[in-house]
Amino acid sequence: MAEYQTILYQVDQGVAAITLNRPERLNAFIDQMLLEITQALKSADKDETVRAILIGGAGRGFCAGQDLDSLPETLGGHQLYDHLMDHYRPVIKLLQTIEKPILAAINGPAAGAGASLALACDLKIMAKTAYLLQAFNNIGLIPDAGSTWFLVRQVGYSRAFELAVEAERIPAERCLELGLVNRVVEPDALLPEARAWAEKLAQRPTYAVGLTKRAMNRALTSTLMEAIEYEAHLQQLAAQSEDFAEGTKAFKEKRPAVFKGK
Ligand code: LHQ
Repeated sequence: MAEYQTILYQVDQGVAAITLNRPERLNAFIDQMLLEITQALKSADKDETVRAILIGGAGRGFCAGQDLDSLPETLGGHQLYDHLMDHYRPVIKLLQTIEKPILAAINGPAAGAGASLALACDLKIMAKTAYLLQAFNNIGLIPDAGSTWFLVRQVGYSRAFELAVEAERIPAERCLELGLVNRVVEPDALLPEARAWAEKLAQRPTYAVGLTKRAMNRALTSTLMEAIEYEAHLQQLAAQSEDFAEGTKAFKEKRPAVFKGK
């Protein structure tokens, strides 16, 4: 297994847990961390024993976005553009394309590109005391690493614009109300509940879960008729899986299905 310096990576009970681990900086991103997250996501993708991915932060923060003390030397020319394209885009792309469920456990502040990271996950569970912060406009930048895309789709244009330009802390309960996260729990319950949820997801028919993710992401940019056709195409594949055979057999035998993710 690869050695990581800025993250922790552990596979257990079908769950790959990736923990951002620069707690003294609220897990702000440096280049190495982004490369290590990319590497860990690729490992989790390849590893057949992994059937769910859990992303969290060490210490009191989830992720404070780009480490503002380690920006590229100069920001002229295409420096910032290259930085976003080379280091951030691969992470967000993997989160969207890995055909396994990805759960964010938001333990504390998720700011700037740290909020983008959280929003890019398929599911989000959040501590009552945590918050999202579209911090970008506060320092004269625009939402990046996918935040514009996620926000307009998840809360609609006008609210997305408000969250971005007001750039205030969005408390957990408000995140829940807006549909930005799925569940809010007491801070002490976050880790156990996130882990239990991830382990439960890892028992699901992973192939069908992955195809569901593919279909829903495609649906974000397709017409209804295109979506129906794409569903039919993927359903043809799902119907050939071992899990479909097991699912229908278990139904007839009136017992819970035991899925293998194949
Ligand atoms: C930090 C950071 C941080 C360094 C906390 N950097 N040290 C931009 C440019 C280029 C390319 C790519 O993309 C981006 C996208 C972005 O992500 S831009 C947005 C960058 N992030 C921010 O603007 C958020 C900055 N952080 C904050 O506003 C606060 O830290 C929040 C509101 C997140 C938390 O506030 P507090 O709970 O009061 O904690 P704190 O501010 O005291 O932070 C704790 C320590 O972490 C502190 O260090 P210190 O040595 O004083 O204990 C901070 O300096 C450090 N830290 N975020 N992004």
